[in-house]
Amino acid sequence: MNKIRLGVIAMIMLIVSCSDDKDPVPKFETELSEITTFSGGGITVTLYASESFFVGFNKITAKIADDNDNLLNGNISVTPMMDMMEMDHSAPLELPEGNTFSDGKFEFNTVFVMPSGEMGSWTLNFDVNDTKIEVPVTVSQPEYARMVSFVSAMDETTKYFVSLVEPGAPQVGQNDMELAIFEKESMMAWPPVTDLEIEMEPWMVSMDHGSPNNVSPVHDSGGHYLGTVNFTMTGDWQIRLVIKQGGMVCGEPYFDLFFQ
Ligand SMILES: [Cu+2]
Repeated sequence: MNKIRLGVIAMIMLIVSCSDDKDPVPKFETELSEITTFSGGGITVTLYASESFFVGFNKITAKIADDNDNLLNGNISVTPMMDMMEMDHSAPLELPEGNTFSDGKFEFNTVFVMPSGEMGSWTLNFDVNDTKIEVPVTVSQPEYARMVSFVSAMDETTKYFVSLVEPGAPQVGQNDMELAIFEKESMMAWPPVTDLEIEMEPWMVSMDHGSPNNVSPVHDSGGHYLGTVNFTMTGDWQIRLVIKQGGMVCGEPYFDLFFQ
C-alpha cells in the first residue's frame, strides 16, 4: 500500500517536472482586445487595449515577439507620432520606470490629441533592442469628447490638454474622478502639468441642477488629478471645470457625458 502510494507520488512529480521542462517560454496572456499587429525587421509588435484607440488617454499593452512568436526581452522606447502634411508632432506619453521590458510585455499610456483622418495619420514608433519599427494606428474621435484642449487665458500661449481618465463607465452615485493634464511645449515635448488648482462642478443641463458631495480633483503625481464626482441620477451631465494656476483662471473646459 505504502509502496504504491509512493510510486503514484513519484509519477506525479515526474509528470509535473516534465511539463515544466517542455514549456519554458512564458505565455502572453491578457484580458484586453487585440487592436493591431505589425511586423518589421524580425520583430512583431501586437497592441492590446480595452477598446480601440480614441482621442484621449489610452492605456496600451504591447506584446513584443520575434517572427516565430518567441517573446523578447531587452531595451525599448516608444514615441507616438502624427504625420501631418506640413509638420510632424508627438503626444503626451507615460512610460514605466527604466527602458526595459521582459516576457514580451510592455505597458504604456499615451494621449492621442487628434483623430486620424485627412489631417494626418498616427504611428507608434518603437525601438526594440536598436531595431526600429513604426506601427500604424487608427485613432477615432469618440461621440463624447474624452480630451479637451484650451489655450491658457493667462499667457494666451500655453496649450493644455485635459483628459478624462475616470469615470470610464459613469454610474449613479460616487465615481472616482481622474484627470490627466499635459501641455504642448513643442511638437515633440508634451510634459505633465502638476501645479494646477481645479474646481469641479457636475451639472445636469436639461434639468438645471448640480449635485452634492463632490471632491474637486487635486494633483496626485505626474499630471494626474484625483477627486470624486457624484451623479444623483442617470441622463446627460456636464463635468464643468475651472482650472487655475496661482489663483488665476487659465481655462474653463467641460466634459459632456451621458449614461443610463
Ligand atoms: Cu495632428
